[in-house]
Amino acid sequence: MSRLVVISNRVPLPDKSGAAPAGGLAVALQAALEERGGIWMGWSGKSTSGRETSGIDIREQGKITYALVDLSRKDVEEYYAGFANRVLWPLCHYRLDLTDYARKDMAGYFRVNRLFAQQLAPLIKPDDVIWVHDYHLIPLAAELRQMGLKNRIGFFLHIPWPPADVLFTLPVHETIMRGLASYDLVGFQTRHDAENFAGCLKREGIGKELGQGLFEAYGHVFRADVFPISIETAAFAEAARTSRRHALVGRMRQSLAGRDLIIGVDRLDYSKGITNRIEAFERFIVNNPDSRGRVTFLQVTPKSRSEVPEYGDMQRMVAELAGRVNGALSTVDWTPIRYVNRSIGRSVLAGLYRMAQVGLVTPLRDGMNLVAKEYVAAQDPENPGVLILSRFAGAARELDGALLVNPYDTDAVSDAIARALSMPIEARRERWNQMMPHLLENDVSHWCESFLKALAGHGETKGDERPA
Ligand code: GDG
Repeated sequence: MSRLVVISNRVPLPDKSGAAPAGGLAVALQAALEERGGIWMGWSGKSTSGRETSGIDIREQGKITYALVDLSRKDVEEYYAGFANRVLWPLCHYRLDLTDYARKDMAGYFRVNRLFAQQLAPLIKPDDVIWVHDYHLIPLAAELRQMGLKNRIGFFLHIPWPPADVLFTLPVHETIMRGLASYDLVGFQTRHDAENFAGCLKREGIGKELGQGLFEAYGHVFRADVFPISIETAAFAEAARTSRRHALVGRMRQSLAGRDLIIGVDRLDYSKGITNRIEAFERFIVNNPDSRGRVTFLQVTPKSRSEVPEYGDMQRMVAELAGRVNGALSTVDWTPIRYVNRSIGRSVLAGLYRMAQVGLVTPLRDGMNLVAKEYVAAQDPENPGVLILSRFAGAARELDGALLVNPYDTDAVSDAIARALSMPIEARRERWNQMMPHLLENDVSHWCESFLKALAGHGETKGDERPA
């Protein structure tokens, strides 16, 4: 079996005991790396004070080599906070109003990708299989090819891919498309994203579809296909089942005093629709006076990307809105919204999902959304809660037992909350049973194996989504 080389913006380092950090992706990729031996390379997260980038820090742990690259402050500003998170992220989430096409950031993005290629190339053996992750590193394969590497190189995009009319606003869209065409396999979360990509290739005659998922562009034949990411379903369900032993989970239950719980969990990001969701919850309380004093909405939102200005604005907006709604609706013995603006431990989170009658997952646009899958996995099979899910999350293509909503439609989300809270137990069980077996079968290990099999050239050309 060939060695595996994974490259992502950040590297989730194991702790001293060698255990992978919490989170399905890290666990699945680390298991694949343990099995085959290999390298995980990425930015160390540190920025050096000078303008010059410093070297690479190599750490061996078992069969895995971690290669950590330091970046200069200028690199971080232009590549990470600039082009990746103020151009590609908003663009891929259909937010042209938030994209900021600064030429120096674009140059920084390509420069850092070249630097990664230069640091990586000497570590690569001829039959290594290389797997590049996400929008930070699209040009990496083209750089490696220019240096003469002939290895199989795959790319997986964790976020949505936009339609041609959106992509073509990007001044360097040709270079980005050429970058993707340099891989042997390009993986998307949903069929919809893969179709948008095919549309971008065809629109200006950049490339053509050869059938069976194969494309030709810039003189290179490659495959583009669908690999919906998932979670460690069985392990997460077990963590939720045994979560009672956490004192915090017990205290939370006690503090609810019999009220229903609605839960939302998202990194603080404008793509997640947090303000729309708070407004929909407010509408629900106003439209359903009986619910006053009887429902609590817990929104868990760790801070994220604070160095990017739009995220600072978002931080203020969410805090102000939650404060305004609480001020308007609270009574002396009831606070409708509990807003937690920091991270909660993973096993406590599993317990909170299980306690909640409703999982409210309403992003305005999302590649997949793992919170939706975690909420389903955490439920008590005898008395499961109801998932309310945005139709614009990739997960909506698979989770057909959810109440699907348009997150921009405040009244519709408010109605869905009312419907979820009054849903009879038989209907809740039926909906949950529609989703859980699919999640157990299509977990994150399955995702990892299918991608690697396809990259080795043995996979079948088909999306794993369920038929509509
Ligand atoms: C990108 C794409 C795609 C959140 N708060 C806490 C916490 N979390 C965990 C959740 C979940 C993860 O973070 C978030 O995953 P998502 O999938 O929802 O979103 P992104 O971070 O935007 O991820 C997305 C994903 O990549 C994978 O391909 O699904 O579409 O945008 O696991 O549980 N975890 C803990 N405490 C928190 O407070 N422990």
